[in-house]
Amino acid sequence: MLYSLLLTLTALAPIAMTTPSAKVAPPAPYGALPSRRQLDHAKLETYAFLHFTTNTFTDREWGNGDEHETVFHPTDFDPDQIVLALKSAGMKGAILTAKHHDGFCLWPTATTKHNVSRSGWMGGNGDVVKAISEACHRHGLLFGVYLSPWDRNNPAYGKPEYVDIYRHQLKELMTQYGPLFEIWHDGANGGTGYYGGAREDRSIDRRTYYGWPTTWKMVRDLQPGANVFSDIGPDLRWVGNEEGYAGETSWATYDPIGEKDDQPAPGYLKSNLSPEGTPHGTQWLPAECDVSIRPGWFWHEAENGRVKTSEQLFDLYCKSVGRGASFLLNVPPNRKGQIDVPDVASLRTFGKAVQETFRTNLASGAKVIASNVRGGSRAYSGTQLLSTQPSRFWATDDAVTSASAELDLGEPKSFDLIRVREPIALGQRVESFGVDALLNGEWSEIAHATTIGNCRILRLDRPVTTRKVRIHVDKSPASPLLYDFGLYLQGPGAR
Ligand code: FUL
Repeated sequence: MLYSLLLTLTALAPIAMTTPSAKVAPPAPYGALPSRRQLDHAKLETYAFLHFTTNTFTDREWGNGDEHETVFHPTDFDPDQIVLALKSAGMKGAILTAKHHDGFCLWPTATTKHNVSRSGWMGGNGDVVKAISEACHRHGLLFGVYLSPWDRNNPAYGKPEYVDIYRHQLKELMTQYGPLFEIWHDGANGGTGYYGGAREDRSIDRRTYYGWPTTWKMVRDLQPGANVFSDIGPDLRWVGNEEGYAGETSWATYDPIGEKDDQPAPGYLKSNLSPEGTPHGTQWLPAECDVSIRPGWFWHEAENGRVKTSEQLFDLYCKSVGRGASFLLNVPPNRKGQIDVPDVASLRTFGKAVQETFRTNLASGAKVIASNVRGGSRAYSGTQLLSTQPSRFWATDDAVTSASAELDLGEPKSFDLIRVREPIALGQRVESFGVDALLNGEWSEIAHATTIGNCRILRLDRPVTTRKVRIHVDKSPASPLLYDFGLYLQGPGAR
């Protein structure tokens, strides 16, 4: 009797020892921190690219700039069908190629005649940017634009006047279509083109020509909530590949370096450093992983049989979102102006796979005992590891930078995926951690990784069945902060 009372008291001890939160100072922020707009963006996880222009009709990836406007003629354009297909995959926004390298503008711009109003489509009254932005807003998705700096149609490309034209185009997009969640500047710059008939090779100085700081200042003034993407930010960085995955080690902090160890610029950097970022770097510049659901960025009939499967998309989701980055999946509309049948099917199955997988956290309700709790306070107790709110997390004392927390699930549970997050508003910290399971009375490590950041997903080769699990942080420069720990069993369509 006395023995069992002692056991109960011991089990209760960590809870009994906790004190109300008010007395314990919160952990100080660590290192580079995200802005409000970056924090908002980090919640989106998955969103779409829509590559759609004359290339869709000419079967090309890069138009030369000499395509006649009438080439663009979707036969059954349906912006709702497009946006609903994206929504079925759980996507939170869409970024449309308002202008690709060929220079054809999908909105009736005042800056060039090379635009949709001269295509004859919809009697010259069509505006793809308007239609897609409105469909996004109707169905609860955010809207963003891709505006290619390289313009193979414009006669002024390469001269200072073109930079004014580009800024004017951006201004039209920023003032006529409501709030933009993201503005995408591509790094492909200069080369051969039509250039108003000159048909020549034009190269520019990628470091200086576009005057990016001035353009980005304009974006801040006109669209303060928009995240600006380029190879080097200022809000989101290119991940350094177009395959859709971030580094196994992935820092949201990044200090890009120019090709000659000098000042970097879009299209001018050592991009081999981009997948991992800079450990404890000085700028918060999280990676965005862009990839197409098909081999090409634009729709090609010949690629209808090569659409990525739900399992492939889920794998990329785990290697982008699950490595603290975001997942920008391109889904190109076809010549009808709709998402094609195989793409719709993959998107829907992928969306269900994510939903099913994360529906039930098998760790929820677990009893958690942590090796250290900040100030012994209930506000930072091991139980906060299961919180789903970034404002509530498990934290250790400042002097404790490696720690563990043990979870008793109450009964054996089977899982094959682990997820955990750091509250990034306080910076990214953890450099090494692992998860153990109690198997046949012994602790064995079932997963090990380096960084966590906004979200870390660890997939196991096969399901593990256990009643007790332990997470251990081995290396962190400051007290580790963790929340949203979860154990999941992957649903149909995930693997
Ligand atoms: C690249 C472009 O050249 C491709 O056509 C595509 O738009 C991709 C997202 O970015 O750099």
